[in-house]
Amino acid sequence: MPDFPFSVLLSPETGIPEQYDNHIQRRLTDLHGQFSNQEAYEAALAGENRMLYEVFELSRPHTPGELLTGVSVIYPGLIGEEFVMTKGHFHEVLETAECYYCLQGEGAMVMENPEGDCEVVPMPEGSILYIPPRWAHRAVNTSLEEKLVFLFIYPAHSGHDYGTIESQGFRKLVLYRDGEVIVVDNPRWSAGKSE
Ligand code: S6P
Ligand code: ZN
Repeated sequence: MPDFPFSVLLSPETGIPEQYDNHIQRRLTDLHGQFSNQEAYEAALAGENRMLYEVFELSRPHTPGELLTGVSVIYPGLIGEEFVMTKGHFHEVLETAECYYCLQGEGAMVMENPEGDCEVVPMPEGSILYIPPRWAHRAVNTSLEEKLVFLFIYPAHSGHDYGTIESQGFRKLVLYRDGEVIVVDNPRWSAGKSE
């Protein structure tokens, strides 16, 4: 993106920006070890290595003062009882916040901080979701039919720490059970786990 003020239109149908610099695609294999039901994950993998979500980023220098923005699209579906979700991460610079705006669909944001607080906050269409500094975050598509599409904005020097979540998971899981969206404790969560 240019080094002067600019605007980019989002498609009214899909929410995807008409111009973007980076296109990240995450498939089933990219979330290895992240879904709680390993058997259901392996069964899903026996089919197609399907797309779980895509990110369309407008790039800016990763320096303090700049902001990174873009749009993520999470496809609907279940792996076992667990909804399709993002990998989730802490920001490497822990004291950086982030803001999401839900453009389409319905979701939930799973969040926790190193102090042990955790929250699962609904993200209905049209809502702003604020992630304070220090809170890891994972977006979950809680619809079985619709895509979850949201815009994100965060400080460009934040960086991403994926490793902590990859090894310990989140404390809470968002599941579909008996026709309802429920939040349960993650039985496999453990601080500093390294398997
Ligand atoms: C970046 C921001 C989003 C996510 C994206 C995919 O700080 O939170 O752009 O990167 O939604 O999630 P993840 O966990 O794969 O980066
Ligand atoms: Zn983030």
